[in-house]
Amino acid sequence: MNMNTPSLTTESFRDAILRHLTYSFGKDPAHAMLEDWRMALSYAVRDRIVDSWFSATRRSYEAGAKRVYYLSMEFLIGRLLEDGIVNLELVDQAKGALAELGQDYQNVLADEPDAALGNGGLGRLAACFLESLSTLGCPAMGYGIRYEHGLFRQSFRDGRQCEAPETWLLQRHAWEFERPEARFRIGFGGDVKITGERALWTPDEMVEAEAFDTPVIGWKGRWANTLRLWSARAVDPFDLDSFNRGDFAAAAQPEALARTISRVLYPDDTTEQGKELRLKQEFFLTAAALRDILRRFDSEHDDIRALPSKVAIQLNDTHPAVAGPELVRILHDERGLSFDEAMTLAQGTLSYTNHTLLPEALESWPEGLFGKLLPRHLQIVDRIDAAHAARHPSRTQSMRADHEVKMGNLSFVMAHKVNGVSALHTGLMKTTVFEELHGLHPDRIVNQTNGVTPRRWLLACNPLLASLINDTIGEGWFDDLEQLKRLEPHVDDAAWLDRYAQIKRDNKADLAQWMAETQGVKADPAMMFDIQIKRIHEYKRQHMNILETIALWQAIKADPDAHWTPRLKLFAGKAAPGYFFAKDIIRLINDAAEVINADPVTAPFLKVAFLPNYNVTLAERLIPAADLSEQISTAGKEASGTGNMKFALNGAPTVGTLDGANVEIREHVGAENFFLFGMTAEEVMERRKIDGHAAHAIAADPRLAAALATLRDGTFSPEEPDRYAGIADNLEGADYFTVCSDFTDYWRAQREVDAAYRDPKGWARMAALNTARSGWFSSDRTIQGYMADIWGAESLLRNP
Ligand code: 26V
Repeated sequence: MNMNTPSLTTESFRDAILRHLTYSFGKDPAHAMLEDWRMALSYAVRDRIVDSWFSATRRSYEAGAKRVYYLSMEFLIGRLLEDGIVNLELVDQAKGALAELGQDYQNVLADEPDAALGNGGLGRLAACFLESLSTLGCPAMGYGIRYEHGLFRQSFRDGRQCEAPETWLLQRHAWEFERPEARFRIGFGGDVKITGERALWTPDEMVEAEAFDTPVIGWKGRWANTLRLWSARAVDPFDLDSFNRGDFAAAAQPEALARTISRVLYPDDTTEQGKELRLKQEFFLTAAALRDILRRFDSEHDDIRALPSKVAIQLNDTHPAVAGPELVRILHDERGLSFDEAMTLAQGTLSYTNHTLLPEALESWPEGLFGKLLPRHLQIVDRIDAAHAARHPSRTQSMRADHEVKMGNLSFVMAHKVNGVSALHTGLMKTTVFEELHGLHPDRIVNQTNGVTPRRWLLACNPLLASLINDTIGEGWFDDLEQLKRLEPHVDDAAWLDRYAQIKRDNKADLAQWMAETQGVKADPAMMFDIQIKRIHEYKRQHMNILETIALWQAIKADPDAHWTPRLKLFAGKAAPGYFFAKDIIRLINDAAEVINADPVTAPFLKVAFLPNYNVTLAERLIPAADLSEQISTAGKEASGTGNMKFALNGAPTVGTLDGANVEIREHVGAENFFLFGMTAEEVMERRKIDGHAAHAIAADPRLAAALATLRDGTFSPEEPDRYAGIADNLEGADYFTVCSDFTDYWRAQREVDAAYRDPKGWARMAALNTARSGWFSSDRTIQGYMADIWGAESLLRNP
């Protein structure tokens, strides 16, 4: 609790809610709607947050400390009300106050829109990082875009994914403060006049970036940082000449055009498409953030050469990579530093995180497009590239090849540190995409294995487990997650283990009830809850999971009296709207679920469901109820994964490959508490070279052959038998993601899971050890790593 803020009683909290209901929202309690109650509660919580926020801001200025700026096109923050209540330790007061007011706590929380300003892992990681930065008292700010529409809403029609716009701003929420005074003009296009050493860029299109600030509260409200999101608007919102001519549509055009920049989040995180609007978004975010950062720097310091010692700017993937040339442009063209000095200062300030090695997701911009929108920046990129080439004459990896700008190479050269997000991924960066640059700059690449915030992903989402942990080891784990280790001795205490297992059963019963009431899915909590939730992508291999499900269905049908372990296979996740193969996988899972769930012979043992509209809120509901975590990507393809950590922490052992952070999870929880299968990254690369590797695997495994046959004979699509021929062709042909080659071992691992699950005590012990040994995967640990190895930043809390 903030030292200046008296602690709250239920009564004073109730009064605060009533005061806001009356005076902030003008509602009489007798006529208040759910949203009014939610807003009044939010404002009561927000008052506390603002107190911490101001004191943190004051302390940052007073200390003159180095600040961290996290630039990201995505912040997948989800709901914030419960997060605020939990971090301020106001759960009991909030529940009590609402009860006195005749309102149900959960009901009020559930009314909040889920802010889905991100696609998946990269955006959720940014949100966890902000929370940890505040928990650790590191002076920091997140910069992003205030998209009017976040990630689309997903529904199914005849099993097929349908997309509808997400309109989170239609409902009110309490968390952002509009900052009309923080506005910058951002230019595009135009031309460049060179005069001697300098250049003058005169853009021919201008939009205004306006800031909206959201305070991000850390554990116990000891510190709060800011998430600043930029919204685009027209410099001259209204064209009066057109209006006077009677052309009202044309009069409103400038505003409509400018606003498109922050209108919608790009929903495709799988293939880079080189769209002009996307590049505009990237420059819009980056330029506005840099102007804001330099304005703040100038207000505190008078020598720009101090920039790297006072400012650390982290680029979340290459999306804000234009920060390199833009910072050089400002320092050189506008502030008169030499080009070399501008380069050196920029490099000392910037660092870059890589989140994917998939070639199709690596950003590169056609030089025509880049030069049209950012003519001066293209010249600067060329000069950066030439300078780097001159210093390293043997170099072949340019940031300017194939008439494109290669954003990965640009980011690498402009950063003093480049990091991967798991040990395996960082190693692969050194031997694949950045091999040559790593050779030239051997100290630049470092690893920072991802983490997740335990406040949201255990304390808030799994209150039953949190309270067992508190009873057992006290509350120190909230901001020192490694203390979970102290649970270890208790896993051999039968009574304690019973309580642990009972909590999982309770969470499963809750989920089952919710699914029955709201999703029309009836599930027996006695079944094993086997869950795969993440974006739909071939490399994540949801199709391997459904093939194994089909094979299991066939095996049960063939021998219904054998000793089967009942399973519920749950899926959730969105496919990029233009990724047709991924959409076919969704449809296949839905079609297969319909047939399998209708089979009375297998019904006691197998049930399949695909829950629509996966988002942060749904994840918070599913993860505490999971028995088994599916982390089955083709080795070498998943940079880290963070869902894998959330499952382990909440007591769901993993069935998984040696990919991303799975490797480190297995090391921490112990090989005997992890169901490993599949080829290693090296083996995958070797296997791909073997002609007909998929055919060999199919020939060797009749189960796989029989499951694949159902994709061709219309078992799941009798009205259109060749609906899944495309998937079958892919798997039987090139099978780039080695589904067939890994299938047999996946089946074996799953039967091992079945056997282990039949021993409830053994299973509970394994689950509990997963919880006890997952403490290292806290994003607090990750952020401490960035602070020490990359940013040189320090905490301003005495006892963080
Ligand atoms: C890529 C692209 C490509 C260009 C168009 C728009 C767009 C938007 C997002 C992305 C992000 C792809 C990278 C990503 O999300 N990587 C994930 O990062 C997680 C956090 O580090 C990590 O756990 C996942 O393994 C990794 O897939």
